[in-house]
Amino acid sequence: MKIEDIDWSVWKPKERATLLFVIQEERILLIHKKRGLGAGKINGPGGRIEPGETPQECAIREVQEELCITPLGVNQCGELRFQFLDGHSIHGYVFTASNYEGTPQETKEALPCWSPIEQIPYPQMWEDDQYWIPWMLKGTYFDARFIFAEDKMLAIQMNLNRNIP
Ligand code: 8DG
Repeated sequence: MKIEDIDWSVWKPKERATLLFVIQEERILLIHKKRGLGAGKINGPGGRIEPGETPQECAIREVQEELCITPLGVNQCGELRFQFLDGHSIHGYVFTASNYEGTPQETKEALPCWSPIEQIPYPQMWEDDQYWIPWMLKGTYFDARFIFAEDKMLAIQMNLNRNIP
């Protein structure tokens, strides 16, 4: 399967999911993911979009469930499309938040951990994250497409807009 052979305009994801990153001055709020897809990795909080929910509603709910905080100043900053060789596919919606209410707490799903923005632990994260997180930090809207075999990234295509719409 070649990435340029996929017609992304008609591509239909099997699953839709969100990610949300609270970013404040020099720090970013990450989690050690304890269960589900990507367990053991460091990521942003997030999860699957439920029927009837908008991506932003899902992103906020997942942060509340996983970290017991409510994100504030939420903005969509990009999109991720994953095609897996086994036929699975995920459309991811990525959000940032500038603030939050409450205190991040450990839950069954996640252990919160602040990282300095200059020291994001990419080796412990999904392989694709190093390619789009820098654009998120710059405020450039990204529309990224990937082919994965399990958790190995095989191909990447990045589309960038200068400003977040
Ligand atoms: P839930 O809906 O039951 O709360 O959660 P779940 O069943 O555990 O769903 P999930 O596994 O948390 O959903 C997958 C999460 O992983 C979702 O937030 C999107 C995220 N994710 C991928 N691929 C990648 C990736 O390549 N990079 C990053 N940073 N996150 C990814 O599915």
